[in-house]
Amino acid sequence: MNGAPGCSPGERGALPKRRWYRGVFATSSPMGAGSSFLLRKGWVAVKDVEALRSEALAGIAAALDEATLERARVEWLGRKGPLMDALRGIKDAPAAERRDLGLALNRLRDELEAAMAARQAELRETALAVRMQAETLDVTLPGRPRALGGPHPLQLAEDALVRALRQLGFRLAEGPEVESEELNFEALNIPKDHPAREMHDTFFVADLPGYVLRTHTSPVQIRSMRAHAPAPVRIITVGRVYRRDDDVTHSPVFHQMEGLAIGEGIGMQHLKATLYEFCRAIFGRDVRIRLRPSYFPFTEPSAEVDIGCVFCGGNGCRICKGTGFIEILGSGMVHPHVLREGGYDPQIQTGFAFGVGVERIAMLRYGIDDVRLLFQNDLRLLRQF
Ligand code: 2NL
Repeated sequence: MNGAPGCSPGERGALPKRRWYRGVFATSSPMGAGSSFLLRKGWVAVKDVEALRSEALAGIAAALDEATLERARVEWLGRKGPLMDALRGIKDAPAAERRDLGLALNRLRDELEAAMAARQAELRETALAVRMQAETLDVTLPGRPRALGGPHPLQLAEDALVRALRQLGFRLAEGPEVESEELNFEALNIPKDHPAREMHDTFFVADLPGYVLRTHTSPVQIRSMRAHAPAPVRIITVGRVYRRDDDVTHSPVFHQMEGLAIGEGIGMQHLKATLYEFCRAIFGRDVRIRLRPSYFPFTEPSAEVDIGCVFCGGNGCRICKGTGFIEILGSGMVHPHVLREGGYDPQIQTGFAFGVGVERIAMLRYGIDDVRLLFQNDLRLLRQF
């Protein structure tokens, strides 16, 4: 490095304060890559403006992001930068050179400012392009598969039961799960001292004396009878019922479906035909049925309905315990007391009723051998439906 450009040897000593700027020439510089130059605070010669220009332009071109460009602006165009220094130094330049130097420096400032603006626009454009590329939403990508649930086996069984009876002209009736003892018991001919009302069978509702969790769906049918009597009814009701049982074969909450038909001239023949068609719909058109005498407080006479074992064809197997028959439902002619409670006159109207355990149907239909499996929500079971 031999002296400073912009400072002719003869005038150097005339300036009291000296400050030198050090820079590094870029590859494109005519001075050669890597060679440093010095600018003296004070003034630069017109011939040195080109060196300053190529340096500054190289600095601007080298900025790869807006932050670096901003630093280049401060470096080259800032108040403490060489250009401002040179502009301030015009007054110290020899009179003959002042005009040309002023023109050259002002032109350089305009050019550098334009180059800055152009580079900034360029950088913004590139940054935007990069972002657009990165943030592209590919609408052709396949969506993420949604884990779809399906109906629970109990729901499937319930649907099959309801469908079968709808086809026979029954309508669905609904009612509350918290029910009065009057509708749950008395109206169904289950008096106060009946074993079914003992503490171990019934859930009572705290702070609501006289109310229980319904132990069967029958109270819904009493409600329907009272709503329609003396008109004939043909209804089914299905839903949760509660009993204080909890062991291998009993769950404290289970599901029941009941049917009820009341009208003039309804007899045991209608009960048998209805239940036969019902069993054919559920277990197949070749199913055989058998009625056995039984007892329920709300029916008289009462009958339990068995089907010929659909697993062994009646020869006897593990599922029918060698009997060739499987118990499916309980039924009977509606007890006169219950008819009266529902608003009918037993001398004029008669009816039949039946009840089915939904869990039992689900277990038979799907070959499930433990009732608790239906309440454990184990996906290994549920995924099979
Ligand atoms: C069973 C037996 C049965 C009924 C339910 C009923 C309802 C009214 C009047 C008369 Cl409102 N009876 N329901 C009748 C006989 C049997 O259920 O084993 N259920 C799982």
